[in-house]
Amino acid sequence: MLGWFKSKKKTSAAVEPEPASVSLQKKAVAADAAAETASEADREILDETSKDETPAEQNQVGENRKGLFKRLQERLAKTRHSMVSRVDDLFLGRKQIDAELLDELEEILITADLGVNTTLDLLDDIRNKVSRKELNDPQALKIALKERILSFFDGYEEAQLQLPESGPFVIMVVGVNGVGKTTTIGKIANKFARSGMRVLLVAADTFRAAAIEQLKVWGKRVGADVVAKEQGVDPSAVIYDGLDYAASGDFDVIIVDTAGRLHTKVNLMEELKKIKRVINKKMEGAPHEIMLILDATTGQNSISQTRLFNEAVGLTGLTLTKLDGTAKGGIVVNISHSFKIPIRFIGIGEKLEDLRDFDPREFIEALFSNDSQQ
Ligand SMILES: Nc1nc2c(ncn2[C@@H]2O[C@H](COP(=O)(O)OP(=O)(O)OP(=O)(O)O)[C@@H](O)[C@H]2O)c(=O)[nH]1
Ligand SMILES: [Mg+2]
Repeated sequence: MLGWFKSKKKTSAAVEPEPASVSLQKKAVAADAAAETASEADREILDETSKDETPAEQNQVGENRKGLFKRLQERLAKTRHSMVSRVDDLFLGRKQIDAELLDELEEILITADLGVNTTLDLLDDIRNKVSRKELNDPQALKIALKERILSFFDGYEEAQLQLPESGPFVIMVVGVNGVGKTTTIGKIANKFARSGMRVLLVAADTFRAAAIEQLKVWGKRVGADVVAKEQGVDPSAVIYDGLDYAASGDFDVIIVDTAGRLHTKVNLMEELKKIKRVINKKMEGAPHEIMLILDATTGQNSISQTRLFNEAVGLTGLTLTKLDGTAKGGIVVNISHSFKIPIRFIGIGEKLEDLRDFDPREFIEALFSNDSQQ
């Protein structure tokens, strides 16, 4: 473990001179495919060799990517079956697109949690194409549907996480209770740590003692430092301690966990605004990312949560969790259509490796693929 950590520090030093335009997320992705299947002991070797891959190693990465896609496809099975398989059934044996078919399609999309507005927008485009005779058969319609959904993610590339010119990258994580904030923080910390960054976790959710313990366990698991105080203390006091501690080390990433609920008299949004102010006072330019975690199984509720948190603290990124356990994965499309806030990650399970960088094209491909496709 120590050797692995030391090698991470070496990689980390090599990373520093890169320009600020290099995205943090891309670095984490680069380490992903190779490290996904590797044991901890193997990772040191993987890290050292990833820069000079031989063709055989590149093939291996390609194979791993295929494996990653297959897993994503499997984990999205519930949404795929509720949405795309129903669309396929609807199209079965139909040679022509008529009003009845479009109405049925509308119903399928709305019930898969794409939402009324997003579905209508999607079908407006399709209906126009049908009336202009640009779309004649159901298979072409399916392709047009996919392309139109992808257009909702336009500009996604430019919205990736950017490294600050100097100092650590600070992520403040917010969300209602139980959505998967702490778990996601552990998974994100793991990604960054694996790509050679030194990570600090700050336990500013002081609502439950167990929440503090949970973050400490994640820190230990992924090799990140954790700053915590006892239950019930003012979250700002933890932030002060955390950022003081950060100043004593060369951390690349600081992730702040916050509460999803508070003792009744305190307003959650006011508390989060305060936390944001305190972080900013202690560290100019921070937090660089305010990430809302959403539980995809709650479907439409995610829309109102995004609106409320965005109004209160100004969100810069989203992560949707539990996509493995829901048929309501259409919410991803709905959220992207309704807000221009980039989705950073998606959670597709409880394990460490079950957090995926959100790639719209890969997501839509996995959703629209057949079970036999790899
Ligand atoms: N299936 C599945 N479960 C998940 C995922 N992400 C988180 N969970 C589970 O969701 C539950 C709640 O996760 P936490 O990380 O404790 O949620 P939280 O938002 O920190 O909760 P509070 O601290 O109470 O506000 C845990 O049992 C996690 O294992 C996911 O992507 N898929
Ligand atoms: Mg938590």
